[in-house]
Amino acid sequence: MTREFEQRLSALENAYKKLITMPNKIAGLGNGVYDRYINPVLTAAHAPVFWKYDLNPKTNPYLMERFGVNAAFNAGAIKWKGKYLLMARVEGVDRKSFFAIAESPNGVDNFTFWEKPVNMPETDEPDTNIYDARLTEHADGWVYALFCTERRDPEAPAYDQSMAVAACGIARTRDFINWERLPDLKTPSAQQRNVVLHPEFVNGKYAFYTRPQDSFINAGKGGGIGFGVCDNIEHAVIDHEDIIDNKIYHTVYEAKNGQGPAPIKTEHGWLHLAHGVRNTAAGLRYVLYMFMTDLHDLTKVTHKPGGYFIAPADDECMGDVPNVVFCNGWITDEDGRVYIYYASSDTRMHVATATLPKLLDYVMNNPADGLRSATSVETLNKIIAANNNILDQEKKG
Ligand code: M1P
Repeated sequence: MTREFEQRLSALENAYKKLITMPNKIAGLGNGVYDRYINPVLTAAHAPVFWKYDLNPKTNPYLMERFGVNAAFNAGAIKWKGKYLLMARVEGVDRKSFFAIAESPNGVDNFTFWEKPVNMPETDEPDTNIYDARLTEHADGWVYALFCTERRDPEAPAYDQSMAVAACGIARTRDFINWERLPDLKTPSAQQRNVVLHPEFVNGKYAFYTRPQDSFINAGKGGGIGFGVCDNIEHAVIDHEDIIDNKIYHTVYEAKNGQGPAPIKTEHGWLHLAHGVRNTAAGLRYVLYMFMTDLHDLTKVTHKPGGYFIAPADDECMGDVPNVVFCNGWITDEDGRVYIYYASSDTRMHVATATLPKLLDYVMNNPADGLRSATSVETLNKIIAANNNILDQEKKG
């Protein structure tokens, strides 16, 4: 081993250690609903040195990267054995993504990748790319990962190397190391992305949130968050999808939307986090929004505050796909603290923390989208008038 090799290795290891032990702190005042944090919780730089480098001086005398990691984003999340786990979409420089699990003792920093990436088994039809796992601890005792599996469209002409088919892959585990791959979900729709398994049986059936779409990028006449059930998850077939949350003109979800992580059960209803997409002159803009469904009728939206819950801010706006926030993982602690793991611009992971009471207050009491400028002014005037009353009373003493 040369001195240069030794020095470079030591510098790489120190930089990695410094990164994964860096404490994280709440950033600024926030909006009263949730707190953002100063540092991202997971980035490409969190990939261990022994993933990226061949450490043998004989075969890698310059200690150059042999396996480049481009991004770590769109992570599923779960609390397991007291640790906060993120099942991240790790993307290599070759654009293929795979899953890898990082764990943290406190949910906001010190996320460290497990030694090896997830070895996800394939079906008879190999996946070209897999991404965006949603983790569900199901009442049947398994932990499921539902994710997008993408393959080249068999109908694509030779000149078009971008046409793809997106479908929902299903795998289950009891230890996050050994995974059993089940057949892909079948639905009436041509393509599916953002499919999420509901944690409870519904009338004895497995229930899914879906996102039917006509083509790979455009939701087309599909779109909206769908809901469907199936008898047997080992051969999951949904015959019918009901759209429970549709695309709506001139909203933050006018182009398409998709369920985020599995919803959280509360005494008032199921809390949902989703992403909404609209088109702009600068391309698609992805934001997160929330809604609540009825405890007993999962297809009935009972509350939905207007607009976005989280939108890309500051550095989050920049990355491989700018102007995107995306969330497919959140964790609720026993004390009601909620960790919302969101990715920015298809590049890195962040955390925002809230509490269940705050999220419930936000979803149940923030005004709905009136869908017109005049209704926004009406809503604002009501707030101003109510505040004027309070200020007047204060003045009167
Ligand atoms: O690039 C933004 C996101 O685009 C897709 O989401 P959707 O299916 O809603 O358009 C996904 O590829 C997602 O991974 C990505 O973050």
